[in-house]
Amino acid sequence: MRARRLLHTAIERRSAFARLSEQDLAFFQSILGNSGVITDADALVPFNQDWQKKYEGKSRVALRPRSTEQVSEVLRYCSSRRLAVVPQGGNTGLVGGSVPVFDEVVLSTAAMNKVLEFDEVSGTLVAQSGCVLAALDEHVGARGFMMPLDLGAKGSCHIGGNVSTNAGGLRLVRYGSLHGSVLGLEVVLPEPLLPPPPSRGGGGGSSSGSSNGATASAAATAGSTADGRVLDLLRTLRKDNTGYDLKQLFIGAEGTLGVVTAVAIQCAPRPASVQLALLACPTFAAACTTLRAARRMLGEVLSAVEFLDSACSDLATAYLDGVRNPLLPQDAAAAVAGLGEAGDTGGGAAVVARGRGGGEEGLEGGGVGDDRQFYMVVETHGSDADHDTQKMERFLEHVMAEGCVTDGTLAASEAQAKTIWRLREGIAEALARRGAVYKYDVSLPTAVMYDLVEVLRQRLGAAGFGPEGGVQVRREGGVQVRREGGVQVRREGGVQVRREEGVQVVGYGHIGDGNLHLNISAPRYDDDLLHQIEPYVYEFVRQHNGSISAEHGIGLMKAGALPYSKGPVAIELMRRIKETVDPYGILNPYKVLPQR
Ligand code: FAD
Ligand code: 2HG
Ligand code: ZN
Repeated sequence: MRARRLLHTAIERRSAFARLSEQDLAFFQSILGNSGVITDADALVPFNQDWQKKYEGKSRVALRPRSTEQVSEVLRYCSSRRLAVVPQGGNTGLVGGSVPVFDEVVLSTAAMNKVLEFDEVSGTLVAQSGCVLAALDEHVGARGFMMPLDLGAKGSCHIGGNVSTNAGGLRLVRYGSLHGSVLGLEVVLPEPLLPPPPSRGGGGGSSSGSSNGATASAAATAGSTADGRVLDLLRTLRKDNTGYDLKQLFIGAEGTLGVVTAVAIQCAPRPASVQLALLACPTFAAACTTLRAARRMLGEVLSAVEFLDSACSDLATAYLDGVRNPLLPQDAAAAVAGLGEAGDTGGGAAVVARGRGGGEEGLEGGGVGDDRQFYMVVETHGSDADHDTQKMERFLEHVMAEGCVTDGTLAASEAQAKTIWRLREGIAEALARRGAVYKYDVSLPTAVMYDLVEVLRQRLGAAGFGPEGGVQVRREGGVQVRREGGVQVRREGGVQVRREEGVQVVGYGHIGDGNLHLNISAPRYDDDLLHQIEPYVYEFVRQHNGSISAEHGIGLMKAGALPYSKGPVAIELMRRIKETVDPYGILNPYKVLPQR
C-alpha cells in the first residue's frame, strides 16, 4: 500500500507492521470496554482526517484509554503485535502528524481529561494529557492564574498535544516556551526499560509512585500497575539539576518517542491589567520599528506582539462570521458586511489615534490604502492599570509620531479585545475556508521575514499562479462585487456567490518571536504549484539560517525537509534516540525523521 503525500514523495507502508485483526479488537475491548474502542466507519472519520482535511489515513480503530495504566497496556500489546500507533490529542496539528498515514491504530487522549493537582501558592498544575487547553485555563483562571500558553486552537487542542508539538502561540514572547514552563511529564514508552515490579496492584505498587516526593503521578493516582514502560518525570519543582533533563526529549517529539499521559506545568498569575492595541503600519520595516519600540517602551509588561498583512485581515473579515477589522474605515466595513457573512458591526474598539496618512479613504475600487499594509496586535499584561495605560499611551504616541504606525485602536472593553483577537486568531480558519492551503511556519531574522512572502508572490505570479492582492469592492451594473485576491464574491438576488480564481500568498504570525506563518491559498491542491513553492521556501530559510518549523513541528509534511534545518550528525542522533526508545518503530511512524 502506498500513501501519496500531498508533497512530492510517496511513502510505502512498512511491511514489518502487522495488520489489525479481530483478536486485536477483542483484546482492546477487554481492557478499554466497548466505549473505548471505536471501529464504526463514520465515527472514525474525524480520527483519520486532520484539521485542514489535507492528510487522511485509513485506520480501522481509534482507542480512548482513560488512564496511564490503560495506555501502558495498549502499548505493551501493540508492541508485542507490531501494530503501529499514532498518538492523537485534539487533532489540531497543522503538519499531518496527528493522523495515521496508513492503518495505524489511533490512540486518542480525549478521555484522559482530569485535572490531578493544582497548587494555589506556586501555580503549578498537574493534569492528564487529554485536558483541553481552554478548560485548563478556565480551571486555573478561577484560582487567579492563567496557562502560560494560548493559541487559536485552545478550544480543541490538548495539553499533551501542546507539549508534544512544543506549541508556541500568542504569548511566547512573554511567558516563554514549553521547554521552560513544563516542569514534569509522565510518558508511556513503547518498550519497557525495566522488568515490571515484583508485586503488582494495590497499595502503591506502581514503579512510578511518589518516590520523587514532588507529586503523585497519574499512574499512581489511578492506582496503577503500570510496568517499566512508564517514565515518571512528573515533578513540580522549579529547580532540579539531576543529570539529563529527560522531559525535554518529549517536548516537541510529536508522539514519536512515547505517549505523554500527564503534564506538570507552571502557570502564571492572571494579570490584573490587560491593554490591547491594534495598529496599522505602512510597511513591514515600520512594523519592525514598532516591535523594537514595543520591546523598549513596554518592556516588562509586554505580553504579545503579532502581525498580519492586509490580505490576512481581508480574508478573516470576508470568510468568518462576525469578524471585522476595527481599523477599516466604517463605510468599507459596512460594504464588506453587506456582502459577506461579516454581519456584526458592533463590538469593535474605538479608534483612539490616527497618525499621518490615516485618512478615511474607502475601498471603492482601490483596495486598502497604502498606509495600512500591515496590522500589529500589541498586548500588555501587568498588575497596575494606571501604570500600564500610561506606558501604552506613551508607546502609541511615540510610534505614531515616528510615522511607523498610521492608525491605532486601543480596546476599551473585554468585548473589544475579543474583536481584535478574533481578527488575528481567525486567520487560519479563514484560510481553511477559502480552499487549499500550503502552510509554512518558519523562523527567520525578523527584518527579512516578510521578504519571503514577497519573493514567493513574485515567483508564483511569474509562473502563472496569481493573482494576489487586497480586497476591492466595486459595482457592476448595480451588483456589488468584491474581488479578494483569488476569490470573487458577489451578491445576486440576496444570495452570496463566490468564484475561486487563483492563488494568494499571505503572511502573518508571531513577529515578536521571529516566526512567520507563510500561507499560500489556492483553489485546489496542485503539484505544479507545490513544485514552485518547495524546495524554494526551504532553501530561502536555510540561506537565512532560519528554521523550517518555528512551532508547528515536522510531522509528515516536513519529514523529508528536516535536513534543511538539522545537520547529519543531529539527525543521526535523533534516529539513534528513536531506535533506543522505540526499537520496532511503532510510534508515529513516517513522521519527523526523513525516510531512509
Ligand atoms: P494533535 O494535533 O492531536 O497532535 C499533534 C502531534 O502531537 C502529533 O504528532 C501527535 O501524534 C502528537 N501527540 C498528541 N498528543 C500526544 C500525546 N499525549 N503524547 C504523545 N504525542 C502526542 N500551534 C502553535 O504552536 N502555535 C499557534 O499559535 C497555533 N495556533 C493554531 C491555531 C489553529 C486555528 C489551529 C487549527 C492550530 C494551531 N496550532 C498552533 C497548531 C496546533 O494547534 C498545535 O500544534 C497544538 O499544540 C496541537 O495540539 P493537539 O492536542 O491538537 O495535538
Ligand atoms: C497561528 O499562529 C497558528 O494562528 C496557525 O500557528 C498558523 O495558519 C497558520 O499558518
Ligand atoms: Zn502560530
